[in-house]
Amino acid sequence: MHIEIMGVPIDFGPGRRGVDMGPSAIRYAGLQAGLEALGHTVEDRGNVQVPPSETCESGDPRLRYLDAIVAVEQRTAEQVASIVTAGHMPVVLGGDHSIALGSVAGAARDRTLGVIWLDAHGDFNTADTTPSGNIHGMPLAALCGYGDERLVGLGGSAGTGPRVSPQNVAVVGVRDLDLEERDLMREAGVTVYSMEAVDRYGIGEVMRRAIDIASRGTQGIYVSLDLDVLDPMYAPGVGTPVTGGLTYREAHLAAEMLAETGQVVGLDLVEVNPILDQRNTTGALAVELALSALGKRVWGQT
Ligand SMILES: [Mn+2]
Repeated sequence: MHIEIMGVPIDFGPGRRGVDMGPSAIRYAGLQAGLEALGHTVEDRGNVQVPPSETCESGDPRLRYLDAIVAVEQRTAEQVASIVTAGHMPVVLGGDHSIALGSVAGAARDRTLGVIWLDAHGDFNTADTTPSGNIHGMPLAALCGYGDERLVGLGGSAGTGPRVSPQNVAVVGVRDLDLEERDLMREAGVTVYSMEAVDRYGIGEVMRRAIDIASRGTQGIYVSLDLDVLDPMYAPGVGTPVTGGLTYREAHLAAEMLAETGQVVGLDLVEVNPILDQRNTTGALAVELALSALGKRVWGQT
């Protein structure tokens, strides 16, 4: 595979600064060398230009830093679209989860994609439901066509409606939803596999179902991995940790099953926060999971 790494060091959520250093932490943990060792051809495009949040106006309190985020994500979408059009695979390093506004929209510009969103949260708020005004809590809603038109319309061809169909979206590992956010997810028709579902059916069965949803009638699967889907025991360095998440092995099995599909067209690794991390544990884990999702095996299925 020909893989192109790019960083989006965006960090516009107050009170949780540090995820702008995520791309450095993940690169430092050996992403490119690890992927090359699997036999992939790997290029690193460097980082998308992101202004420091201190230099930007936060603006509307229900859509904080909207102007700055739209500008960054439009650039992200252009780059990801060109990578996918070249037949290459983007691996996009966050930054907070708002990067998916650009990455998924860019990848889905000229094709129908399913999305598997691995996350402790739903990221399905809008300006009307958000308790915080943080846009990193809104990207999946916007990709599904809900929310401010500047976010909904980001990164795609003009006037083409939602970037992804909610019927092809599966959210896995959720354990913290706002009430109105949950209502909107139900209304939209995205499928949610909470941690209760993982406990009840096992991660193998949950991923089998999620892959089925994301691949049905689509031309590929975009995987957006928020490291907070893991339990903070394994991933302490994330923007918004929530106890009760995936174990190390569950996360690897999820990644391995995605690789087996042969349908993954792009991968986000988001919300690594080196300030809160312990000796880059979470940056290294992001690399390990990326390698599993892109073909690394000790032995393979028997
Ligand atoms: Mn997220």
